[in-house]
Amino acid sequence: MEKFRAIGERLSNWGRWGKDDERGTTNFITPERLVAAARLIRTGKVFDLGIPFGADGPQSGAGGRINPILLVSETGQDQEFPGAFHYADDYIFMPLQAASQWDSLAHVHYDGKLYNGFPASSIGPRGARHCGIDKQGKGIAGRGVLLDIPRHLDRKWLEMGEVITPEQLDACATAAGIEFRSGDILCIRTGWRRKFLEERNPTEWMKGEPGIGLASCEWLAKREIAVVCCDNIAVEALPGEVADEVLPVHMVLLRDMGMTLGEILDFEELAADCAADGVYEFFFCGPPIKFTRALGSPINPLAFK
Ligand code: UVW
Repeated sequence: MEKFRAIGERLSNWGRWGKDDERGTTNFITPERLVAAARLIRTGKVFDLGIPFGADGPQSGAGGRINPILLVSETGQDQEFPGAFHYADDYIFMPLQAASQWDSLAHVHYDGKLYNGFPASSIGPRGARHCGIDKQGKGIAGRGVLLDIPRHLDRKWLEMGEVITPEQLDACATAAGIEFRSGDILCIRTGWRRKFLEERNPTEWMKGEPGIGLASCEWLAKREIAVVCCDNIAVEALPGEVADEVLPVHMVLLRDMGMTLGEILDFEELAADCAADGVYEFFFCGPPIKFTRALGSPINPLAFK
């Protein structure tokens, strides 16, 4: 198998949108493509693709990631304002990577460099001076397309470590009648969210996952996909195909190609609707929260049909 560094070098987008670019492949979403994508809203059906941000989420504590903790700082019970007024306030404590999230282009680096050659040392305790998620502040919106791999294969979900091949992506797209366009936001359903919903076992769920492999990086590049999102933890299959590298697909997509990744999304309702009406394209709108210099952002993207 070709080494991830060689693939990354071949597919590199460094300099493609200028030496100061910090947005990467979301640059494929031009104003014209956004207008065309907005025309995909025909029925007014809305699907929320974020999972609930609550204590019963999928995190097991591994890697320092816990489920969100909500603390109410004001219940309004013992407030004494003149008149009728009372208010309630709250805090949330959570890793930005706890639930549905964008990985910023600063989330991953190797050989001392981030996307577009920015130094990895530009990430410090106060965050990322380059490629933070706030750089995607205009939102990640455009034509969304769903590839429902397990439904296409007539299975509930793919298995841990199972690598989705480019041939499977093509076959699923053909069956769904999808023709890709530059700037598409690709949603790949692996069924891993459904597994969590049925089994509710965070420790098992976090041990690994099905997902794409290195061969699909080229497939994504050729189609000028803007963003790839999945219903698993890390987009790529775990354990991965390369024994001595951790998350090589992350390294190629985020660091070399500048592709923002969406993780732990929920495509269950959307996928059922797509299977029912045969329409696998929609308007996708998923703005990050503009946490300054953050490495990721919680999200609740919406799909509109
Ligand atoms: C890492 O890359 C460590 O995690 P994630 O799957 O959240 O991108």
